[in-house]
Formats: sequence, C-alpha cells, structure tokens
Amino acid sequence: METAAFTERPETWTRSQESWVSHAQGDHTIRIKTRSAARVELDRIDIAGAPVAISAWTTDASTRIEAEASTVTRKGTWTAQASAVYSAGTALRSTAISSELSFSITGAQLVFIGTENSNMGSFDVFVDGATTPAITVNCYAPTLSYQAILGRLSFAQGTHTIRIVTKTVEAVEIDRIDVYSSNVTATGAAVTTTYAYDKWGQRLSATTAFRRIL
Ligand SMILES: [Ca+2]
Repeated sequence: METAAFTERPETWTRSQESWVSHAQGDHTIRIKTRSAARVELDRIDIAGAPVAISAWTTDASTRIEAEASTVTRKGTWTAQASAVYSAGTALRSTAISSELSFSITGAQLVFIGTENSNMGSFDVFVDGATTPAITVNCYAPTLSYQAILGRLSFAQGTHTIRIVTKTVEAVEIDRIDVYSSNVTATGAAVTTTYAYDKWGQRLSATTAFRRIL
C-alpha cells in the first residue's frame, strides 16, 4: 500500500504537492482511501510511462466458482453466511488474519466477487505457489454492497492454483470467483502518454510506468 502525505503547498513551488506510485506496466486497479479527518484535496491522477489503452474485460462466458463450493479448500476460520443477497445464497466470511481459500482454475483472468463496506478488510491473492501476492484486494467502500467486484487479476491462459489469504481482522466476505478464458481485450482509444515532472518542472523518465497524484 502506498501512502501519500499532503501538506500545504509552498508558495515557491511551481507545481502543487504531488506523490508517486510506481509499478509494473499493465492493468491495475487503484483505490484511494483517506486516512485522517484532515482535509484531502485530490485534483488529478496522471498515468505515465508507456501509452496505456483503455481496456475492458472480455465478455466471454465465465466459469463461476462459488466460495462455499466443496472444490474450494478452506484453512483458518470461515463462517458461511446464508442470505438471498449472496450469489447461490451463501458467502464465506472471515475476521481472522491468514484464513485461506485455495482452488485450481483454468483460465486467464479472475474477478473476485464479494461484499464491500466501510468496515471491511483486505486479502492477498497468490498464484501458482508464489510467496509474494499477485494482488492485494481491499474490500473497503463507503457504503455496503453485496456481490461487488472486489478485484481483478489476469495472467497467462492456463491452469493455475489460486490462494486467497486474509490480511486483517476486519471482515472479508468472499462470495464468488468468476474465471474467464481469455485475457483482457483493449478497446477504445489509447490514452496519450503524459510525461511526469518533478516539483521543479524537470521531466522524469518516460520509460517507467507510474502514476502521479496531484
Ligand atoms: Ca456464493
């Protein structure tokens, strides 16, 4: 998680306060969450590096894996939540750190479906036995929503083992994982590359993919 600290803009600066987040070139989901009662003013987010296309997820038929299915292996503490608000009537809820759900899939992208709310926690997703998570999914949202898209993950088409590991004592509620057989298809116009500048107006490397928060 990246944390950006904002302070009052010094009058001598030619540009306003800025913070940087860098990561591998690709499709990412970005969530910005305020951490204090102090005022935060977010004006613009620039995406720089290689040109980034506006992408949409393919609409090919997905395979649904219900979190509560017998094919999903549970470790740690999970409680089945039964309600019509959930996909197939049940979701799995954990309020313990390091609770796990693991399963195998054949596909190229996953969409994690579950509950988001202002008191929800986060989980890591590990692929093919990796020791570092492919993504960390934050289930925070200002308001309650069932069967929300919590996160997305894409990789090479094939058979993969997926492991979900909770990170927080704040609740994680996994309802369903949708598996798509093809990868992201880029549609729409490419976004014009925006070069990033430091606070003195010096242009930074255009070869590194990063986001700038102004
Ligand atoms: Ca379900």
